[in-house]
Amino acid sequence: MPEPKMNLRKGAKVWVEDKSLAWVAAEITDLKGKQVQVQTVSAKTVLVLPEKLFPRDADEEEEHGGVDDMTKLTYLNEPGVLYNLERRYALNDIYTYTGSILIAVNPFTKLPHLYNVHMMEQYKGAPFGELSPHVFAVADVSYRAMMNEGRSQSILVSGESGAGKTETTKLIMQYLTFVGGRAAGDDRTVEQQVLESNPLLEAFGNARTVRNDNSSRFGKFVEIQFDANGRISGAAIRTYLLERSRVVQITDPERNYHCFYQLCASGKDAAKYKLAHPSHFHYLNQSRTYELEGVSSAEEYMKTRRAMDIVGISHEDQEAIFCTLAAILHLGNIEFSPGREHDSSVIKDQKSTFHMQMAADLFRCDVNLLLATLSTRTIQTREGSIVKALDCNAAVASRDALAKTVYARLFDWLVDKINMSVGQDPNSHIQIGVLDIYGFECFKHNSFEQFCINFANEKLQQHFNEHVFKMEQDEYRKEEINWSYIEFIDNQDVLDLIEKKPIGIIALLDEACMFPKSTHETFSTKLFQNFRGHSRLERAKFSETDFTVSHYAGKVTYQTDTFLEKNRDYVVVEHCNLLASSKCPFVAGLFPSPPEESSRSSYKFSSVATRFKQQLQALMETLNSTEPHYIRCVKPNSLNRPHKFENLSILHQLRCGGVLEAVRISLAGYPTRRTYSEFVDRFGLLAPEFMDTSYDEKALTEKILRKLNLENFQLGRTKVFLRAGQIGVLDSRRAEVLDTAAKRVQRRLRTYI
Ligand code: AD9
Ligand code: MG
Repeated sequence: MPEPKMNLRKGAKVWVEDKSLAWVAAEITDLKGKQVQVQTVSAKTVLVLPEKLFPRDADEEEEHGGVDDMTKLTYLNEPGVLYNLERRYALNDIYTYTGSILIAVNPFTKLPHLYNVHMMEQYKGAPFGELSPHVFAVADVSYRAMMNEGRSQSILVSGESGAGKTETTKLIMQYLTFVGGRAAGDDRTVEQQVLESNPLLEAFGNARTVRNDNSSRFGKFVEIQFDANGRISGAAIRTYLLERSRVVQITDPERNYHCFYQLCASGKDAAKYKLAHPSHFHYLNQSRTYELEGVSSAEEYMKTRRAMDIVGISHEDQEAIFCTLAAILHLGNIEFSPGREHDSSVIKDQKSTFHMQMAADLFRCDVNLLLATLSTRTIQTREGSIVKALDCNAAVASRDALAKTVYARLFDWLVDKINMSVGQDPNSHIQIGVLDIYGFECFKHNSFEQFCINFANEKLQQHFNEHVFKMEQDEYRKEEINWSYIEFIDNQDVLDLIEKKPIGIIALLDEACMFPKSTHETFSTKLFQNFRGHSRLERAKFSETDFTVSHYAGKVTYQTDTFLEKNRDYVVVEHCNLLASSKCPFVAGLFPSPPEESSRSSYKFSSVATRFKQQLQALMETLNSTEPHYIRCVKPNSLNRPHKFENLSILHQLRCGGVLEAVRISLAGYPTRRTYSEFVDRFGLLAPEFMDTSYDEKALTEKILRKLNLENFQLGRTKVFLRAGQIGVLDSRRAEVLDTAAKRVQRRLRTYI
């Protein structure tokens, strides 16, 4: 953020940087050459350079509740934004606006009074900004705009894991079904189905992670369609990049997808599929965490079943779905030991044989074919095909690949089914899309998944910047002021680096995936060759193959070792053939057309990154045709506890979520705007000589500003627009005037005494 000019004087209230708290309140006590001496609220004396200080409004401190919109802050700076959030959070005011963006700080405690029907009634049709900031207000403003302008809307919810995106998304959907729903009664109304799609997708797509007990492992865009009367008439769900590896690999204290634990706790159904406690299954017992605090898997199972009923999944299909899940668990328990022939493998023991038989029965396919599929691979040669045995490791890898493929297809089937069942309204021209997508990620180790996620965030950031910039311009235009010189920082260069053809990171990765001899080393070498000297890409310090991208939210170093393998969406032909031969129409239906035999030898592959890029492109096209609304969710602490506000991490999130960028864009223009009467009320005392002669507040405002030799401000139709730092000059002049006046009064008083 650019440094606003500060007027340095003794007694001025400031913010000073602090290692552990980011910013602390302080007051200037002395000016010492080039440095300034300040005293912090904790009575610490610090010497700092003036550039390290930010102005602070002492008046604001008196209003303990903070302001409900950051743009109302006298000093729109980083510490001011942070402090305002903190004060509000302490009072359970978890929502705050920054202009039209809603910031939601996760309370980590139930606040039922915030979300009941009475609240929804209140927000219905209330002018935006009139009531306290709320997610319902954003939903309502979207709904009104859609109805009044006949234009589709979108609500983009972002934030890091555990910040509250999914909960926020559900609240939005709850509100929209409230205003756009039909009379209650029937259980299977479209809106009920839309709502019930949430627990269903959560059962199959959410899991416990170290960050969140109910972490969504996929991105989701739900478009709710409305008819001309504003009633919900259909919905469409698009999902993005389900995390497949979780099906076969987890580490303590994470869990696999909820549905597996639900099924194991289902009593009769579990017994039917010869399931037992999760600790008996390899795909679940790699972690010792089986239960979630405050959650009963058996009850959740009933809820999932109920959601399936409401969404319209037949009992037959429900049976088949759980049967498939059980088959996956049995599959995971098949172990191998070395066979007699070199590099071959056989089923390890009786236990494994039992699980293999169970898996085959549940998949309703031939057990010998299953065995052959897992332990051998057919290779095409010019002379014909030969069968090659797989060693134990390869057989285990084949088993896991099969489990992942089946699960991923099952998940896609569910999404398709929901879409079919809820139905699309071909006559609907207006919709509200709600996006619940993973926020920017930067871990100690970042792999292909983080690369894709951060790519998505770059895309959304570009969209966000354009929007915020446009909103600013709209405001200036409305007020008829000149805005031509506001600069706008773009992240197009990072996007080009990632997605441009023929040379971008994705294109080079795809190229590497197409050549059988490529390795992650050759891929990285190519990358560094092509982007030598690129300002956004560099080789990581202690590695030959890791690369660092300077994203809008910070630098992220990616480890490339699994990039090629993860980018190859390659379904083994034998796996397809096996499941396509299933006597269960559901399972066979998941594998409709086995790939052609010949495709294997030509190393044709389908690229995960390219498909994701295309999905994002389609998403952006949809978003571009809508009016966007932004909600930034913030996770206040890493312990998921209420009433704990960790400054440094919150600032980082505000930066990643573009909130500070929005503030920056606003700072580049005219961050302070006041109506003429507000301005004259506060600063009229700076020019008492003009006060008697004119009642024209606009003219008075100009005279006051000219008297103080301020330039480049703009006089709009109803408001004055000030450049960054100008309010500071005005305020310190005001403080001086008040100070002199106070001294004069004191002197007078003394003479009287
Ligand atoms: V992830 O990227 O999918 O891992 P989300 O979706 O951002 O993440 P989620 O919505 O699942 O986070 O919220 C995490 C937890 O915070 C929830 O399970 C609730 O316990 C808690 N939460 C979030 N929002 C609210 C709220 N408005 N009121 C009360 C909340 N609790
Ligand atoms: Mg989520």
